[in-house]
Formats: sequence, structure tokens, C-alpha cells
Amino acid sequence: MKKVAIIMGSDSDLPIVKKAAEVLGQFGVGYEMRVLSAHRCAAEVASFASHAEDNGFGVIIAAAGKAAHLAGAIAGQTPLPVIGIPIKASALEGVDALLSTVQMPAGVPVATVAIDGAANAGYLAVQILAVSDKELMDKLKDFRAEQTAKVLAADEKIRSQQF
Ligand code: RP5
Repeated sequence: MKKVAIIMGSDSDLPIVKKAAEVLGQFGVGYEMRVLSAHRCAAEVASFASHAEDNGFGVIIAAAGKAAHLAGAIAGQTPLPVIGIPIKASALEGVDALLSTVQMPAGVPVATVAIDGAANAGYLAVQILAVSDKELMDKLKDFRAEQTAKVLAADEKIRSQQF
């Protein structure tokens, strides 16, 4: 199976970004984590992105805050799907990073999750890889069924209570 790259603009993003890694681990999907900044080490970002396909990656998750150009800069240098996580890291509460990540020009998409939405970045990466991996798709279907069962159990419980 292809592996997932998780790139963050700063190690200060790790407390949020690690939730993506936890989801990948839960599904047995291999990943590599890097700290690479579009602004502070642009050459290394370009090198990573342009070699990512040859290096066995199938999906790239890129997280950054403030003027968050990391996901877009990576997407511009690889045909692999890129998932952007806007990080809440400034006085603008992450809206700056959201707009910087999501507003990509046609032809170079970044699939942007919610501000600090790292878990969904992990789930989306799993879904992308599962399209060509039946075992992974079966695990995803099991996960979805368990999730539904939990909500219905909570519904059953709340309906039997008086407040
Ligand atoms: C962004 O600036 C990083 O992704 C981080 O979210 C934010 C702050 O970075 P540090 O100043 O904490 O390194 O590039």
C-alpha cells in the first residue's frame, strides 16, 4: 500500500497534526512526518514534493498556520492528492490559514479540511487509498458502521431519559 506524507509548517503545529497520524495508525496505514516550511525552507519543500510520487507516497497531508502556503506549494509540484489542514495559529483564529489553503486556482486543487481538522485529513487520506485497496475499504465500512451504532445507542439512551 502507498504511504501518506504528513508535512507541517512548524513543530508548533504538532499537537493538532498528530490527530491525523493517530487516524492513519488506527487503520494500519503507513506514514512519514516532516517539518517543512513553504517560507522558511522553500527549496526543501520543492524537493520533497517533486520526489514524493517516486518515494512511494499516495497522499500528502500538509498543515500550516497564518499565511499558509504549504499545501498549495506542495500541490503545485506533484500530481498526488494534497489535503490541507489550516492551523489556528494567529490573532485571526485560523481564518487566515483557511483562506490561504482553500483558495487554489483551477488545475491545482488542495482538499481543505476544517480549521484544526486534522482527524478528517487522516480519514480522507484513508478514503483515497481505500479506493484501490479492498481490505482498507472493508475497514472503513466497519468504522462507519461502528460510528453509526454509537450515535443510535446515544439516541436510544437520551430518548429514555427525563430532564
Ligand atoms: C506557520 O506559522 C506554521 O505552520 C505555524 O502554524 C505558524 C507559526 O509557526 P512558528 O512561528 O510557531 O514556527 O508557518
